[in-house]
Amino acid sequence: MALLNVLCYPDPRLHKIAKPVAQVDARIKKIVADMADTMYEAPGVGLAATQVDIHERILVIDLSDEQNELMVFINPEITWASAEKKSWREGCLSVPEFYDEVERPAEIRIKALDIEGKEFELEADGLLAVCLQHELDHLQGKVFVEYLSLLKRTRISQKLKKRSKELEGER
Ligand code: GNR
Ligand code: NI
Repeated sequence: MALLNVLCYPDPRLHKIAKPVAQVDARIKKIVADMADTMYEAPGVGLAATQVDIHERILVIDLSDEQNELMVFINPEITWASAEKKSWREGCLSVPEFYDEVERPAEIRIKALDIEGKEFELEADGLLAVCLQHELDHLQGKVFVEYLSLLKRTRISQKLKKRSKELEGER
């Protein structure tokens, strides 16, 4: 088991754009395993490679209570989004302890490669649709706070900067 360091907003590396994975090989499988360990340890329901400073199109999600339903998405692409929107209270491992409402399409269809490199398509609604869109944003360098007002974002940024300075002082 290997835990990866999760970048914290407003780290500029969270805005890097992830590149497609050319081949699902042993290196990618190791990244996926380490990302799953990191997500379960946090704990979180999803993690994008960008959050652990790996800028390749890889996501892991597990919405189960027992942490035994890992979903892996490599090179994910949204192929359809509903016109209907839904608002959810979102959180992010890269924005610890802040939660706010974000409106997104209620249902989406997504195409990706699984851990064996095989293509699959999936239709998602509810928390899975929210989580997938939140993770896909990370791969594009976007953090959920960018949907909030400038005032809220500035406050969050300042509080997190202050907190990371305090943590540095403790070390
Ligand atoms: O653990 C997480 N919970 C969550 C709750 C509502 C909407 C999105 C999420 S994703 C988040 C983990 C994370 O930061 N993934 O990028
Ligand atoms: Ni996140």
